Amino acid sequence: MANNRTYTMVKPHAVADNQVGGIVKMIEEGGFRIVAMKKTQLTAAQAGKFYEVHAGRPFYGELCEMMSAGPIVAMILEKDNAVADFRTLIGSTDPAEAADGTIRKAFAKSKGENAVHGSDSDENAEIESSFFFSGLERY
Ligand code: RTP
Ligand code: MG
Repeated sequence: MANNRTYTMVKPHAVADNQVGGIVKMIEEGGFRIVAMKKTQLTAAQAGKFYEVHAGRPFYGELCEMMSAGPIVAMILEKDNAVADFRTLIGSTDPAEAADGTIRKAFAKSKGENAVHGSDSDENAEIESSFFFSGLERY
């Protein structure tokens, strides 16, 4: 994947609160094209694998539980400078620090339940996209 794609998912609390439409609207209005999209649910073990980099951190157990508590909506997004621009659009991890106009400012409930995930590098964007989508699901 070139540096024009990133991976995101709407976290379970935001899906449960019917915020998918509002979040997708901000993503599209932010200039991102949806390459792939699906609703699915992670087991706690799959969430643990996805967030393996955080194993050992104090919030890891809570994170795996939260990410497997209900369905998520997974997406691959395309835009120039996708990873960095999407991190800007979602805002800080902690909504108390998220800037106005960001997705987390609008939809996050707490530092844990912060509405969306966004890849932090081109390499991780491809790894995370492949965790959820085959090559045939990317348009
Ligand atoms: P993400 O990976 O979900 O896009 O979030 P991020 O880069 O902004 O934050 P990261 O440090 O990678 O943390 C991953 C997710 O773990 C939860 N978290 N909870 N309670 C806490 O102190 C805490 N810190 C992190 C959040 O759901 C965060 O998005
Ligand atoms: Mg992260």
